[in-house]
This record gives sequence, structure tokens and C-alpha cells, in this order.
Amino acid sequence: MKIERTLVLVKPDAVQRGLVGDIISRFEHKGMKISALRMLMVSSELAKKHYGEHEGKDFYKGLVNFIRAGPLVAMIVEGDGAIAVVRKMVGSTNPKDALPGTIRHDFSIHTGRNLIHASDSAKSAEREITLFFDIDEIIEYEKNEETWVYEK
Ligand code: 3AN
Repeated sequence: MKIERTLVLVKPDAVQRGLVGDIISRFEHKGMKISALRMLMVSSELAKKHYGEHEGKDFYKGLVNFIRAGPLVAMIVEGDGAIAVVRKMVGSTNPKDALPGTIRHDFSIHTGRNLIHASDSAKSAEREITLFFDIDEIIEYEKNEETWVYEK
């Protein structure tokens, strides 16, 4: 078992469409733990840092503007193999390619309105978690259900 933490952003389109609860529920129902959670308006500085790897691409400006178009919900999702598991639950970047049962397939159609961000590697998770949360905002706690979720 390898407990990991990953950064999930429930983006402004999901907030506007009233999908925050559905999206959080999927991770809860999977047996994952939410170890930090907050709603915020992303600053231009934070948006540029978060999407730094896309700077120069034709969709970069739209992306940075879009992530600031309204409040988003940032959270840290924790669990065994959480980084890959959450990416799988999120689905392909283009919702038209995403498999049924994934968040992007089930709730979205266009890449630029694909509702959710999730870290794609351990390195990105570490970087992105630090961008969105201070260490004292990450809460360590036990969930009683864990013996019913993990075999060991
Ligand atoms: P993912 O979010 O699946 O990890 P990334 O990191 O490649 O995808 O892209 C970050 C975000 O940039 C995507 N969620 C999407 O909103 C936007 N994006 C990526 N590729 C494109 C594209 N070809 N056209 C428009 N927007 C894109």
C-alpha cells in the first residue's frame, strides 16, 4: 500500500454548474480521504504558476483566464495510489475521449470546460499542493472506514 496525496481542482465551470458535491462524492465513495479543502478565487499569479508548463501554447491565455472566471474548489485527495487512481476517475483531457464512468465523460463535452484538474505525477502533486495549501491547512486524521476500504 502506498498512501499518496494529490491536488484536485474543481474548476469554475463545475462550481457554476453545481457539480461540486457530485465530484467530491465520487472521491468519498471510492474510499479516499479529503485532507484539505477550500474555495478560492485564483490570482493571476497563482494561475500562471499552476499552468506554467503550458506557457506559449495557443490555449494558455484562455486557460489562465478560465481558471479565474469564478471561484474554484481546491482539495487534497489522499489514498492508496491516489495520484493514478484519481487521474483515472477524472478521465481523458478531451471529454469526448473520456471513458463512461469518468467525471469528464459523465459531466462534460469540451476540453476547455472539462471541470476538473488532478495532478499527473508525484512531482506535480508535490508542486501543486504547495501552490494551493500551506502545510498547516493539511489535516491528518483517521477515518473509521479505512479498515473496511483497505485489506492492509
Ligand atoms: P489534464 O488536465 O488532463 O492533465 P493538461 O494538463 O494537458 O490536461 O492540460 C491542462 C488543461 O489545459 C486541460 N484541463 C484543458 O482545460 C486545457 N487544455 C489542454 N489541452 C488543450 C487543448 N489542446 N486545447 C484546449 N485546451 C487544452
